[in-house]
Amino acid sequence: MKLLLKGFRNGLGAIIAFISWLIPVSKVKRGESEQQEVDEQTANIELYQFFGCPFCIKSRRVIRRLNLNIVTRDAQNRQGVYRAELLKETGKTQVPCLKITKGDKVEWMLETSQIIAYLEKRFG
Ligand SMILES: N[C@@H](CCC(=O)N[C@@H](CS)C(=O)NCC(=O)O)C(=O)O
Repeated sequence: MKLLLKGFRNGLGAIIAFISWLIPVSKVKRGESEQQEVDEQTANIELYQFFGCPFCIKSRRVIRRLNLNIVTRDAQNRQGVYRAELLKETGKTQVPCLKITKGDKVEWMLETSQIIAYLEKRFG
């Protein structure tokens, strides 16, 4: 039963992800040097996520619209290093979670609304 529910949830998530991929986004356009500057800043940001999680899909759409090259990390794989890291650093396996590295300091940001507000404010 648990396995069936998990399969249903994953299947539904994949459908939502596919529909989201089909719906076009109007991307922010930047000049070459401005985009390069933004790319340098986003090189220190990672999104810990599940592929089919609706909150993650929403966050990824914003990342796409803002034209940000943010690396995604799969935190769904139970044996994976990113899930273990997320749990160790935040005490939860909740996604989406933004990892922002500033020198030797690392900030972990949970909650979709907070993540979106942060990205909009910094890169919108
Ligand atoms: N309030 C959170 C909810 C996020 C949420 O429920 N994420 C689910 C996946 S869709 C999750 O992390 N589940 C795994 C867990 O909580 O360990 C947000 O808005 O980001």
